[in-house]
Amino acid sequence: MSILCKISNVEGKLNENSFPPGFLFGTATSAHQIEGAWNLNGKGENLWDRFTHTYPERILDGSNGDTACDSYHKYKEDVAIMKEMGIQFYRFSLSWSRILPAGFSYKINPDGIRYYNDLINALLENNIIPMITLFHWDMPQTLQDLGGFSNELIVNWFEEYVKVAFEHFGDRVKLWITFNEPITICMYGYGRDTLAPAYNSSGISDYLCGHNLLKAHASAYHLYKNKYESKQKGKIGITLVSHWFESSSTFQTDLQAAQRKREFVFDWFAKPIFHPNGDYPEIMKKRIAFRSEAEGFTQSRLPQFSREEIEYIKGTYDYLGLNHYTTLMTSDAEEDAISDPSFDKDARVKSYYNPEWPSAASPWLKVVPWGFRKLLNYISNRYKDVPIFITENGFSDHEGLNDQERIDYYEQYLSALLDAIHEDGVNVKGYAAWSLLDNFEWKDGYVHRFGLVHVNFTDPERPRTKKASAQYYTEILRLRRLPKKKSFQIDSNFIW
Ligand code: PNW
Repeated sequence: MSILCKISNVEGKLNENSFPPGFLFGTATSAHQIEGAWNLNGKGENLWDRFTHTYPERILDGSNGDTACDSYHKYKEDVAIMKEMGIQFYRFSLSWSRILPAGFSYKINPDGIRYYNDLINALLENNIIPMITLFHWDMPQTLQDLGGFSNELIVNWFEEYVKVAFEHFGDRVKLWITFNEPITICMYGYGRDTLAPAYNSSGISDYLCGHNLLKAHASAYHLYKNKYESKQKGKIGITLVSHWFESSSTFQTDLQAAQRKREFVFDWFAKPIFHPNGDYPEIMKKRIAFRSEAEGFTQSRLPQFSREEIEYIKGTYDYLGLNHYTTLMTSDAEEDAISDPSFDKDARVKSYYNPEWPSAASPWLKVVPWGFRKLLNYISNRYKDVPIFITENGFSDHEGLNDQERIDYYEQYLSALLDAIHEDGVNVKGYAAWSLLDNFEWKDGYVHRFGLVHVNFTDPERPRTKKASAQYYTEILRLRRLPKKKSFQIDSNFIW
């Protein structure tokens, strides 16, 4: 019986084991979601500045990241809060257009370098390890105007940019992530219109984006290994995101559909990098070629890697960053009539949420802790004990300080993580809660809150207040296991 079958689908007992020695706890944010200072001190415009200013109606509350949490000015306070909480590492991202206002490296903004140097130094002075995401969705507008990830020159542009980052920060930064969530960038930004640049070209632009992004990742990895690793001695990986996809029945057709969905979502980016044979999953190549031909295309809409490219991309990791939030039920779908290209028709899988699962404020986020354990086992079995950093996991609610639902979420998901580590032997090195702060949640503006720490966005000072969950997380870090009793309260004067 495979390990996956042994994991029951009911809520389990709280795992009382400790987190292993050396296991790191952190929090995560990203530049555009927290920094603000969108046009200050030489920063160039990025894709999200342009998108939110042009189409405020596409953002739930019509807001933008112009000021966000103002972490550009308040980073010292953020670091002090993390210090108080006992946070061991901080995952944040660099704003490409703050460092290179024109996108290209011929013009480096000294204030951008200064800002990240100050942040990195403040972290190190407080014994917090910096983990840098090089790209968390905020493409310089100049490069987006040239097509962003749909232009294969992105490989060169990204390499120029990361070189500047390695040169200036690599003496002190030892953990690098090239890209945050390629599938979200490519599927929601290029295939659909949910995220900027909203190209809405499903089944074409998404695959093109993925293809160029994988090559850009590999070139950044090789640059680091060839030019910087021997001196700087850091590690470099990529962050992928995946739901767990659970089959709705044990019929072969449904089991195969669930597996197909996993391959279209997770393995699309994982297999080329983490599998010894590299390249896209066979099922993707087969399905997309089949439908492309039926639609009248002369070649598959999924671009092909050459032999050299497969070799160049495979193995380009020191670790896997994994973002995980939730689970979906899946079942087999009928072959859809041939009409326009579509990622969903290529995958041919229906998906839905079990209505009994508790929901976060974000409608896509249901609380299903056992799915986390199954996903970790899936990855560990397929990619031979690859070292995993959980780079995001968290829960959204509406504005408030007494966030008991978030505490429940963390308790259950961390218990599932302990099960995966202790009972299944999955090689997990660390865990970052998303997020340190309430922040600009992309198209959901400031409506859905993910922070352990509350930010008052109506106050120009953007004051921060720890929520009950921040106290809970602090206690986990102190004990290095899950606390038995939940008595995490905030001052009742502050309850919304
Ligand atoms: C992540 N989904 O994106 C991002 O890395 C963060 O910037 C973001 O704030 C956070 O999750 C919360 O949304 C996701 O549809 C986007 O499943 C979409 C999904 C999951 C994560």
